Amino acid sequence: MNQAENQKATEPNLPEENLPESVVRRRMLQSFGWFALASAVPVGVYQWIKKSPGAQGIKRPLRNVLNTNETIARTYFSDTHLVTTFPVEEAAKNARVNGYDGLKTPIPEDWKLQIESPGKQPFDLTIDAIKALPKHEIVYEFKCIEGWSQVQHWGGALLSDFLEKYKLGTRSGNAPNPDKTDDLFRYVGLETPDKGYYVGIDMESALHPQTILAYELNGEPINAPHGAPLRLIIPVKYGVKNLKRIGRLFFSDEKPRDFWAERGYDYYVGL
Ligand SMILES: Nc1nc2c(c(=O)[nH]1)N[C@H]1C(S)=C(S)[C@@H](COP(=O)(O)O)O[C@H]1N2
Ligand SMILES: [Mo]
Repeated sequence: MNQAENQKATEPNLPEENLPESVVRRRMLQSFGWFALASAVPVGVYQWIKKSPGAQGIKRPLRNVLNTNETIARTYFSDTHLVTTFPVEEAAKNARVNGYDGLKTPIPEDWKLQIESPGKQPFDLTIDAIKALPKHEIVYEFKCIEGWSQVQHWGGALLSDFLEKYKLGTRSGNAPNPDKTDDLFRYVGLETPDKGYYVGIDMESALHPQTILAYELNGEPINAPHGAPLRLIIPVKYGVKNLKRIGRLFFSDEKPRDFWAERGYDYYVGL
């Protein structure tokens, strides 16, 4: 018996509304099935990701280099596939909260972002170091794969600025360079401090010009249920990849383990 069957067999036979959220979600997924998921995702993404060159103050990293090199692998460093953004007034005043995995223990008092990149000494950074990077805000439609979405307003540092500043994500130990995509590790892994929730992100999406290490929601510091002190906001992915309360961030060529992929979701859920 595989692990999923085993879990199912030992689940209490409660009415649906009394089941823990995680069990409901898994059952929903199991009944929903791979076929529905595989066909639903591309349609949603097609409607959702629109070319939007005028989007709000989003930096276009290395755009000049990109314009002179259209043959780069995949769409690394691309600035063309931006998600649609909205005026700030359209953002929900009360952003919905969903998912508490990895948040059930207190935020460590001595919280720091732990960073590991092969070939470099592991190091950590305070929230002030992240706030010292240029601040970017985005108002966009956050989408949960369970079927709800909401226009939300997030602020923080671009993940690409962070990688540039700390020369991360590359084998050479240099800042990521669009002419040297072979130098990039394939994945970024993120985990909560207690390791109760964890995701893997393809480097292409990590470097996307709307991907943010977020510390603000609606112009205020993020509160605990939304992922204080620092969370990932990755608009090209469904909610599941937007890890709240980042503890550790690392790079690898192997797919980092991923909480919902282990429970049957597509690993990439997005772009
Ligand atoms: N640490 C952690 N991050 C998480 C989750 C979680 O359970 N734990 N759930 C994910 C899911 S499924 C969604 S939809 C979003 C919800 O973010 P929100 O609570 O800010 O709306 O967080 C994502 N990040
Ligand atoms: Mo979600």
